[in-house]
Amino acid sequence: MTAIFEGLWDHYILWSVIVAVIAFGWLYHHSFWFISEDGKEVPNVDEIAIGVFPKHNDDMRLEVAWTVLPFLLIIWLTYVSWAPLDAMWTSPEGGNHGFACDDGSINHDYTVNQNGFESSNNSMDSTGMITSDCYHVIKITGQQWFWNFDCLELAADLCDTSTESMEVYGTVPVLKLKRGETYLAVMESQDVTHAPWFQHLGTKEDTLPGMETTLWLPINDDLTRESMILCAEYCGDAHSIMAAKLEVHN
Ligand SMILES: [Cu+2]
Repeated sequence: MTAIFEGLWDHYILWSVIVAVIAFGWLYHHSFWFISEDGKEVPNVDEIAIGVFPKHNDDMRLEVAWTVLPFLLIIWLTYVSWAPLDAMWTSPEGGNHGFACDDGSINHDYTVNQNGFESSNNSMDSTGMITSDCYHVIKITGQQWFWNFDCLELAADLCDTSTESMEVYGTVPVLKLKRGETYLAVMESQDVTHAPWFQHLGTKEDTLPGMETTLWLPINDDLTRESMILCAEYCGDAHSIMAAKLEVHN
């Protein structure tokens, strides 16, 4: 997974484990410690009487503690989610990935590299945040139950598609992108809600009928060569095999 999302995942798992150990540890301890023994009269340690609210057991410090501590934890988790959210939803108008690149066949009024297009030259900083000089636009359409990738007018070295036969999933579309380049997928759906989940990028976004959504695909150097794209919104009978493949090259 892209470093910034992997870091967030690990952080959430860490806090989930800490909270789970406290909550379930407490639960199991009390369940077994205060267990009644067969044949013995249960002592009424909490002085509970039927129909009377046990006000004498009230503990204001405990009430405040279990309100304030989770609240502080939520504030902290919101804070650490800020940068990953920014990576996910950065603006296409001068955000982390600048503005749209000048791509060969569309506009000739620019300087291009030897491949015939302006490069994103993306790079990752120490926090895992990826920034780019510019980005390329592609189109993704979701439909029951397959994905359609459209490279628009991008050169084949930059973006290409094919199909491949995959065990379990049958014939799936392949999206071929280039390392070091950043793509903005403009997406929509032909029917119901779908969501392409780019597993190794750690991102997904809904595609909706009649509404355009976008998803950043920063193809960084450390991304594995092949990874799966799955549908992450239940969309009917063949939802589980609505798959595609992302293939990246240098
Ligand atoms: Cu779907």
